[in-house]
Amino acid sequence: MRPVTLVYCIRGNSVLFGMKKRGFGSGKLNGYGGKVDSGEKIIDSAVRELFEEARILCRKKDLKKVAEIDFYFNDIPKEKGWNQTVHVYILRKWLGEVEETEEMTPEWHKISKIPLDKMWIDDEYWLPLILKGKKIKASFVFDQEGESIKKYQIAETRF
Ligand code: 6U4
Repeated sequence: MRPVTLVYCIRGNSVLFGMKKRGFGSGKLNGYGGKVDSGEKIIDSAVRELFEEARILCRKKDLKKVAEIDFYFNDIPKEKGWNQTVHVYILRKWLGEVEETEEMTPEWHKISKIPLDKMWIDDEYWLPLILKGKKIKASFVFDQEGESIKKYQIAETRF
């Protein structure tokens, strides 16, 4: 499983998403993050991706882990590397103002009005939970290149 990171920045009642402009999940609204480089610590990857994709700086200790989710793409050959473990964090404190970058167009949305229809189909199952303060471990098995969910499970946990 390929490790990747996903960070949700929260300010007041709003949460930051990015419209992904290229690559995996392009055209979808998503948190910020990406692949962990070889030899890189997962948390360092989250800090790096936030800077690369949103131009903001954060401290590792301010990244609060809230979820670990395994995604399996049933109908995609394993060699393609789509199967991934997503390490999810919430961040409430950072330096700088979020900017548009080559990879992401930022969008702030009210936590009470998340546009789930523009996101990965799994997000509606777990994103509202972590935004309510829950910590979870979950797994999703997709069909149709991620367009349908074959099975899933979600359990509360501690990190
Ligand atoms: P490149 O193009 O190699 O620079 P990079 O930003 O390193 O890409 P990418 O885009 O492959 O990595 O990272 C995948 C991103 O998508 C991670 O932030 C996690 C996120 N992600 C993957 N599956 C997801 C899903 N089912 N639901 C979701 N986010 C998902 O909300």
